[in-house]
Amino acid sequence: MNKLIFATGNKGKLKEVKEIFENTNYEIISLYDLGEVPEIIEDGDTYEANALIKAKAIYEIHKTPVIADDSGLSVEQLNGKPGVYSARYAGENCTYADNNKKILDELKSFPTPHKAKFVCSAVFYDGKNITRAFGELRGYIISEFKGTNGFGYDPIFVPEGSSRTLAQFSSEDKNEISHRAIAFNTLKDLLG
Ligand code: ITT
Repeated sequence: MNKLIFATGNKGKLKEVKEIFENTNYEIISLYDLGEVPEIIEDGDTYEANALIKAKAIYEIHKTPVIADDSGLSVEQLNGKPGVYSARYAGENCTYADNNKKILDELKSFPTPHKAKFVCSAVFYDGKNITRAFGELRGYIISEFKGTNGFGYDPIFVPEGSSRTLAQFSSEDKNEISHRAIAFNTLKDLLG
């Protein structure tokens, strides 16, 4: 088995990515398994830059190949916001519910449908080589919270062609279509 550290503190991402790498030659090690989830300053301008910042920071600590992702939600009527600021949109130490409420408040004055997309930039880094992959999932923001699965903006996001929010999908079903699944399945194929 090839060990891959997944450089995330987000347990929702961890569950999804562990499932994506099930039954492969890769064993996903989490920062929780390693006993330390360091605070990493994500000050890049792009998803890809931030994903690389995380991967390199964790590689420097453990000297073991790392995967990381930076991801977010982009809402068309909000000019692409919250974008790279998705994690802390409602401020430092905000909850997912705070972020969701802020989006719903901001969208109140706009007509429906509220088009949006999730994007994910995934990277692999082993101290020498960088491999990159990207995924996106298009859909709509609805005006209320629905469902309890997943994390982040899942309760207010309905994928195109679906009548349920992502928080009403099982993690297996979310992994059939999500931005993160597309990015990490591509990365997995590129790594061979
Ligand atoms: P790490 O940096 O430790 O991986 P994070 O939660 O801070 O965890 P990001 O910086 O990539 O991750 O921010 C992504 C945010 O975008 C995340 O906190 C959610 O609010 C949102 N997001 C990303 N993917 C999502 C998904 O699949 N479903 C719902 N929200 C998502």
